[in-house]
Amino acid sequence: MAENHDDIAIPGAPASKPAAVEEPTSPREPLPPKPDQSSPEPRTPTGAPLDASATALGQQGAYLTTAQGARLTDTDHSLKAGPRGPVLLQDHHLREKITHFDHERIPERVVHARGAAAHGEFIANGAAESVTKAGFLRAGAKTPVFVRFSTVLGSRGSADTVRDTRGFATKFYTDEGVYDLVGNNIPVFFIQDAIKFPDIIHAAKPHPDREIPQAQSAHDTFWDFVSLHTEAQAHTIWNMSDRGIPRSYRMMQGFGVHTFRMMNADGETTLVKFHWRPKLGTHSLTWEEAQIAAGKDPDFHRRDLADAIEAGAHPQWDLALQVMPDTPDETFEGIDLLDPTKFVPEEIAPLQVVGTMTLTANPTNYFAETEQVAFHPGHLVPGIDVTNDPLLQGRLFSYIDTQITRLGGPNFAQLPINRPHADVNDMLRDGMHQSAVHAGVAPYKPNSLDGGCPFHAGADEGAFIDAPVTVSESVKERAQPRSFDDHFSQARLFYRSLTEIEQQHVAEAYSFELSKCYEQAIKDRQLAALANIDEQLCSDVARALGATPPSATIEIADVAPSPALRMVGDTWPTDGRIVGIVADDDTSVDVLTSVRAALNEAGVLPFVIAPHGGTLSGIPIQRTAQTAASIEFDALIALAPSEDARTLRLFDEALRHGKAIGATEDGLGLLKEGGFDEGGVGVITGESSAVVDGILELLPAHRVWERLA
Ligand code: HDE
Repeated sequence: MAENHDDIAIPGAPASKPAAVEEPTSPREPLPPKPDQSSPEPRTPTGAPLDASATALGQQGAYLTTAQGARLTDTDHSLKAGPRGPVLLQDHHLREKITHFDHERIPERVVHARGAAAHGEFIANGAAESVTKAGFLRAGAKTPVFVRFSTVLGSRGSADTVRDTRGFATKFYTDEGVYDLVGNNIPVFFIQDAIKFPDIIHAAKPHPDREIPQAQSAHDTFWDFVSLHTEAQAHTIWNMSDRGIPRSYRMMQGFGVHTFRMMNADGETTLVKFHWRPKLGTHSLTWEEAQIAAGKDPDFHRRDLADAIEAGAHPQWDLALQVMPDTPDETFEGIDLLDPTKFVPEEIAPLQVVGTMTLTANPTNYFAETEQVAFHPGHLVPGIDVTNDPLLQGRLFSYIDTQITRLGGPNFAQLPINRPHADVNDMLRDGMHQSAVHAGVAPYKPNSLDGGCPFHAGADEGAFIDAPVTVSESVKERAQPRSFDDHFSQARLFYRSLTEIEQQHVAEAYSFELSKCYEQAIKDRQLAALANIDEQLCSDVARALGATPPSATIEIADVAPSPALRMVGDTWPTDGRIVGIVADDDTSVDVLTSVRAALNEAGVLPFVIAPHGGTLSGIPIQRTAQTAASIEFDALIALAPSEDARTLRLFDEALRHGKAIGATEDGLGLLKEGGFDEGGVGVITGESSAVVDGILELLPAHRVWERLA
């Protein structure tokens, strides 16, 4: 007979139970989403608005319940045979809670697993009306959007700032159905034919034996593939440039990559490329900043996007088109428009801005929205059509296929984040997770039982109206056009368009990545590819690797540079940039107040860094010497001295990363302690107002580039 051991005396144990800590609230309705989390109006699968407070939020009433709505009195203790006894199988709440938990994860995306997203609105200016009949591009049309940014290679929990391509996928909830523009921040792609996608991804993902390195291309299998499969060289050089380490999702371009075909109301067609242009300019981290951030704040980009939106610094992008004639050979100025490893320089096909997107709201729930959003390049609206680009053609079946595994069946369009804002009346039925209750008896056409419903649209209203493109009489073959054999001219065009400092970064990136490879043959093969891109680049990398630079094996005509590709040399708005201010208890409140006010006035966020937490004379402290990291700040101002090695390192790193630095008389000691050159380039000293003015003058260039040269 089992004894009750409830009151066994344990040496050192408290004589009585600790007093229960009461939750501080009395029952009340669930909190509504914060203002920066408002989602697009949720709809039922058939387009009817839902009661947003109920079904859409999944939380009703003030009381904790089971999934069946039965109220619960206790969720902290499982049902046991006595306090020390075994847990009873009959505890339904325990089993339901744990079973649901066991199934909380879904497969992460096979690529682009790590992402961050936001809601917003797109407003068209009408400039696209002459080339497309798409309703959301008509003058003044306002369309809700959901945008997901991502890295490609890393797992869902990997660091944001790794060197990689970034995804830039936009879902437009248009009146004519959902339109997805599923692009990247780099306008060319690794491969020309979808059939190679598993190869490049297998090569770039971690090695299959040890599953390392995570979210990196600096390893043998990646360089093995791209050095053998040289059509990847054009994309790779973009990745090795500063484009591979963006400063922020808010400061990143987006590209549709493929050429699309647009059709206007008169049935005329053109070939177009899509560009997103950030209002804040396109900017990058330095490689050291990217590495520091991956450790100090792996969520760097995710946090930056959410914080900026919450702070009201709503990021904006212009959507622009490059419009090219729809000629039978589908080329433009010698560039094959069906080859996704080629881009069209802006100088020969200028960008025409057709609208502006503003991101205004953070997701309310990461899983429901960011994780479950399902993009597809085949989600098209009238007036936008695909081309025969063999990469795009393969994507057209890949995305729906992946959603079926990832989201557990074919009904993912019914998930709130994926629901169209246009009326839905399909004849798709049943399947896993069907949440619509379809009425009627005739989900087939033709029918008489449901009165012939649903009806076909007229040709002028429907999507997927294929432009009448002539397909030449040809034989079936596994082949590609000869123009696809040019693997190097655009890599050269890109490299030779960059400024000197950007070129130096490219050489350093190749040197870093190839130094991480073990196989000498792979390094040699990649050097041979570089020799065909640019002699100087090849010899710079060869020197870093301790190798002899090989000679070019093919002749490539010299290319006219495209200055539009440079990220250095212009100035940009500074909304939402962060300036760290080092202060202490002796800092004059007036000075600190006026510095903060002047920065705020300019739309720049001041972060006070102090030796301790809390406040300085009532002014809140955002960071301490222990928690501040240089990568968080676009500039630093010293209003106080400090001998703390961590604060000195902050300034040392900021100096190395080309950031503007300022100090008042009181803060000068900090700079001197760190061995700074007082009159150095981008180092401003003097009265606090002059320091702030100087910093605000330097910020629009993103960095003090002269210091890095
Ligand atoms: Fe994707 N890609 N892709 N891709 N892609 C996916 O779809 C695929 C390609 C891009 O934030 C997957 O839902 C193939 C080019 C973005 O949810 C998958 C090929 C471009 C995202 C897939 C490509 C992209 C994806 C993984 C070669 C730029 C993230 C999960 C033919 C124009 C979207 C998913 C998000 C995601 C397949 C090439 C961009 C497996 C087969 C080119 C931004 O379906």
